[in-house]
Amino acid sequence: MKIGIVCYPTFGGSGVVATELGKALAEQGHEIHFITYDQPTRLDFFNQNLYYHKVDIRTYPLFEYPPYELALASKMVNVVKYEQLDLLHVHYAIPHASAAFMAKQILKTHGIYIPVVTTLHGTDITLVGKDESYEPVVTFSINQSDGVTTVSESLKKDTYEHFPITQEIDVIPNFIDLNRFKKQKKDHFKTAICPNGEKLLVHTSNFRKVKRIDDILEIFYRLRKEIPAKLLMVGDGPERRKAELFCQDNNLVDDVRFLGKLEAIEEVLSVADVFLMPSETESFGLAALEAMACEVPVISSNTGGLPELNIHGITGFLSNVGDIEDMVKNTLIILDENNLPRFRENALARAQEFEISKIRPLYEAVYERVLTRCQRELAVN
Ligand code: GMT
Repeated sequence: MKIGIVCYPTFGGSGVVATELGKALAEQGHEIHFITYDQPTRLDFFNQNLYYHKVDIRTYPLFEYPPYELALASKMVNVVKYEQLDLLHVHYAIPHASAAFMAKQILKTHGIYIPVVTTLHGTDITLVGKDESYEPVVTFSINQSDGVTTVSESLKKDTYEHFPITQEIDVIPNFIDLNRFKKQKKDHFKTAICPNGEKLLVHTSNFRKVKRIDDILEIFYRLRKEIPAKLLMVGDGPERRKAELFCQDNNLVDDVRFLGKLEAIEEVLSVADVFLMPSETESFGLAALEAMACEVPVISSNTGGLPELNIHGITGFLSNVGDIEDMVKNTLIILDENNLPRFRENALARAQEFEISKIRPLYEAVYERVLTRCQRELAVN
């Protein structure tokens, strides 16, 4: 198949899922065309089946806000037409699903029918999409898609609850490449960070409010009173500065390190003992899956799709959002040397259920179904 993938190219779950899926599909022989405004972060090598088409955003003094959606729709029209794509797969509803709808209508006037599959990733539904400033467009473009997927049962439920959706939704969870995400021997790294055998906690995210960065630091602050420990904060975003100030004010600077955005996250995860994800909402929790693949148990909130990944008492623990006391208590249970090896083993076993080779065919099945249905409908009309 020739597939156009539209996504955000930056660090972040939806872009990572879209890029890794495209790479896996290309390995299967599909021709994959990424359409986005910048080189996707994890697309930094050559493969004969992978293409990247950059959306040109022309600005003009009249525009206070450059019309990205129009530039994207125009690019989709161009790529579908000249590369003769079979299908468009758009990741994150805003503005990709509505731009795809517009491209589809334009292409119809050229005698081309392009089926569109939309994958909802979370905040496009749970935070941004349901706001009245976007809701009508999000609802319309989801209903106009030929196939819709969500990354968890929880997100599917939220989508039906918040939007009058008439479409069937397929749930296809996030996935992991276990060849890349696996525990590596990095003893020298561990010794450098934890010279006195301290326990190592890790968090990775985009440091947005939804990640509850304050809770992470509070958990660590209380935990450190109980046991010697260090915390690595990987990533960057709006809450980082506040977090750094908290560490300065609370005498934590020697024990908490902010590493910024890292490409080789698996190296850090390889030396971690516990991964923290106390998010306000999380449609799946890809960062937690990456940790589990590196044999790191997870302390998380019980919100959104997290219970579909992290199994309470087995691969880690789930707590109510904001229940810091419970999270500290559970972290201590995991870190007990009598428990840690078992939690590590279970985390890996759970991650193996989401290996990319098991999940990629689920997307291919949606593509096949959508294409067959569209071809049948076209033949009838
Ligand atoms: O977590 C983020 O803020 C990034 C966000 C995104 O849209 O890129 O991630 C969302 O999609 C990921 C991939 O499907 C999911 O694993 C994350 O749980 C989800 N984030 C939220 O729901 C907050």
